[in-house]
Amino acid sequence: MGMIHTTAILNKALNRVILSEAEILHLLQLSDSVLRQQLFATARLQRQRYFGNKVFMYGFVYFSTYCRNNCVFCYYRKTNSEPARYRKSIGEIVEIASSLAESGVHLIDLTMGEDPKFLANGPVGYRELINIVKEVKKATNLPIMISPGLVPKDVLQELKVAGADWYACYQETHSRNLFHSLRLQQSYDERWSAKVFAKTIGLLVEEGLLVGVGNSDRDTVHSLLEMKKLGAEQVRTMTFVPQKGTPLYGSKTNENVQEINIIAVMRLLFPDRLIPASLDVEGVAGLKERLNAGANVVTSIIPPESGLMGVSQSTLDISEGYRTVKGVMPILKECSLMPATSEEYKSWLNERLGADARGAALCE
Ligand code: SAM
Ligand code: MD0
Ligand code: SF4
Repeated sequence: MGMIHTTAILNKALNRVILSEAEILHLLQLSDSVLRQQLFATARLQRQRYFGNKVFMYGFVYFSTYCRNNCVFCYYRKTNSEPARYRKSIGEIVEIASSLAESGVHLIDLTMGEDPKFLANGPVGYRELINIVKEVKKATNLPIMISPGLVPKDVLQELKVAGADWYACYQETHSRNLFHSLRLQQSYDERWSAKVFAKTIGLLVEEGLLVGVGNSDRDTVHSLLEMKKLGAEQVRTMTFVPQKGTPLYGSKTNENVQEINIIAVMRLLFPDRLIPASLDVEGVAGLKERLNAGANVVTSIIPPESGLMGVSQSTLDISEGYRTVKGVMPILKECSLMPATSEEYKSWLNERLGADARGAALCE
C-alpha cells in the first residue's frame, strides 16, 4: 500500500487507463506531502503532454452584482446588504473589456448575478444582455465566455449568435440534497440541462465544483464522474470563502488541500481539458500552488481602477494591480510556464469544437 499503491494508480492515469472510483478516492484523499508531490508531478507531466508550457489567461468582467437568487455561500445573494452593488453601462463594459484585451488576455468572461434587469424583464432585458455580448465581441474580437446564471434555451442560442463561445454555469455539487441546501429554491435539473443544451448548439461548457461546503470525498468522486458525462470542455473547483453578511460567515475558513488535490485529479481524469487556477480564492499568493497542481488557465484577471469586483474575493489584490497579466507573469515564470498566443487559444477552441462534433456524430 502507500507509495506503491499510489504510484501504480498514477501510472495507470499516465497511460490513460480508466481509474476506478476507489482509485480516484485514494488520490483525492492523499495527505502525505511526498505522495501529494508525486500526484502533482504526474499532473504537470500530463499538462506538459497536452499543452506544453503554455497557459491561457481569462479576463473577468463582473458587470452586474445584482442577483435574484439567495445562494447561501455567495456574497452577492439577494438578501445580503453588505455589498455595494453596481451595474456597469454598456460603454463601461466595452471599455473594460478592451483594456483587458490590450493587456493580453485570451478570453473575456462576462459575468453577472442573476440580475432581474436582464433576466426578469422580458425580451427587453434579454436583448440588452445579448447586445453586451455583441458589442464586446465587436470591440475585442476575442473569444467570450458568458456566466449569466440560468438563462432560457432560446436566449442561449441568441447569445451564441451574438458571439459567445463558452457558457459557464456551475452545479457546485452533483449531490442533489447538498445542491438544494446551497442553491436555495433553484432547480438542479434546469441548471444541468442548460449545460447539456448549450453543448448541443456548439457552445463550449464550463462546469464547476464548490468545495468545503459539506461535500464528502465520495461526493467529489461522483461529481467528477458527472462532469465526465457532461463532457465539459473546462472544469474547475474553488474552495468556499466565507462571506460577510451571509449565513455561513462564522464557519471556519477552509484550507485548500481538497481544492489542490482535486485540480490534480481533474488533470489526470481530463488531461486534454482546460482547468483554471482562480485568483478569486487566495489571490496571487495561491497561484503557484494551483499551477503546480496541473491547472492551465489563469482566471479572474481584473483591471485595477475599473471598479469591478471578484466573486469570492471581492477586492483582494485588485487595486494593487496584481490580478493582471503583468502581475502574474513572474509567477508563470517561476513555474516554467508562459502565456499562449491568442492564435494558439483560438485554435485550441476550434479543434475542441471539431472533436466534439465528431463525437456527437458518432453517438447518433
Ligand atoms: N450568478 C451566476 C451563477 O451563479 O451562475 C454567475 C456567477 S458565478 C461567477 C458564481 C460562482 O462563483 C459560483 O457558481 C460559485 O462556484 C463561485 N462562488 C460564489 N461565491 C463563492 C464563495 N463564497 N466561495 C467560493 N466560490 C464562490
Ligand atoms: C473566476 N471569479 O474565474 C471568476 C468566476 C465565472 N465564470 C468565473 C468564478 O474565478
Ligand atoms: Fe446569485 Fe450567482 Fe451568487 Fe447565486 S452564485 S447568489 S446566482 S451571483
